[in-house]
Amino acid sequence: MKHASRDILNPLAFSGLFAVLLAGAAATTVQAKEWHATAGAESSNRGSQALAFLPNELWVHAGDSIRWTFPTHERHTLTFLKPGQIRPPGFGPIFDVPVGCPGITPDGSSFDGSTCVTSGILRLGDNTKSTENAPAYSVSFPAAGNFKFVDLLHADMSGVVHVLNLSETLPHDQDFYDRQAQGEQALLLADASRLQGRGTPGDNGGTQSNDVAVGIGEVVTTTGAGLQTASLMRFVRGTIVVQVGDTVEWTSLDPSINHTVTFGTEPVDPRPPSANVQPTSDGARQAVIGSSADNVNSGFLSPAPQDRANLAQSPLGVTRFRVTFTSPGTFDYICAIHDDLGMHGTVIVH
Ligand SMILES: [Cu+2]
Repeated sequence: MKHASRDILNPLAFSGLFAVLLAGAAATTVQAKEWHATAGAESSNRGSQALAFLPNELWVHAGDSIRWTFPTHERHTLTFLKPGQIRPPGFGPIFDVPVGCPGITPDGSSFDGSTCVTSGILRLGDNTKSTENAPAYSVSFPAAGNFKFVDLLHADMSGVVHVLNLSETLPHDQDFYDRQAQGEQALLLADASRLQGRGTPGDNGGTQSNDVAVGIGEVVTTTGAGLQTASLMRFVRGTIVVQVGDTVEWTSLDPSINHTVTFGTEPVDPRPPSANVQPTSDGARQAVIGSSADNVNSGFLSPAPQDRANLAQSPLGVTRFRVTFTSPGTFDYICAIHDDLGMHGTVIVH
């Protein structure tokens, strides 16, 4: 490259350079900015999950984009439905194949409220420990407006982006959002691990019961920006010892998340109960296990969705599952949804 020092001494060349610098400065103020945010956080053992956009309220300029990183082993989507659009189910007839908008829109899609935008299901690979290669998904916002975003797999995980005109001043910078995300992540993960102390439903007065909690969760409301959820993806009392003839009762204590209790071969679709599972008169489900070769799946244990005015009352949830053990042995089981987060348990029958 030719050395330029002699040209800079030339007054004409100097003023020309100054003009270029000025133009550069002007261009910077209107240049589209890429913001950064995160979808989800987890503890190192994957048991505590922050089912949350971090942060979940951002202010950007028209033309800017936001890049969300997905650093957890739990599945998430980043989805902008059209205002008033019927929310699609997480999965279609084939489990684990997402429905989407319907369909998935490519990384870098733009959203102005007229067409739904959604990532696919993004997560760390089962054997991936580092978040360095976490998948990411970007959305750009060409027009001003206030837009809600959701995770199609988690009912209580949402956020808002406020897209302002260029003439307006943004209230926060990226450093602010980074600090906010870190603070929220720490609180939610601490909440999730603390939920373990909430114990099991029948575990009162210190008397040993045959009760096991199937995950424990807590929905947190954030001002103006929707919901975040702290979930402990564990069976609380993951190992339980009972006698032949005893019945163990599992109860989901998560207000937001589906879990299963699955013995034996994991079914392709864990949503429905297996044929050997019966409904009970009190709205729970039950089964009998006589051999460690038995395949028994509770089906989804799901909380009742929240009711909303002017919509049909939501149905009861099925949150309890009872199994009577008729022979001694060690019976291992999993949550078919969250086994890759380490959600498994054991019943030892004497
Ligand atoms: Cu689960």
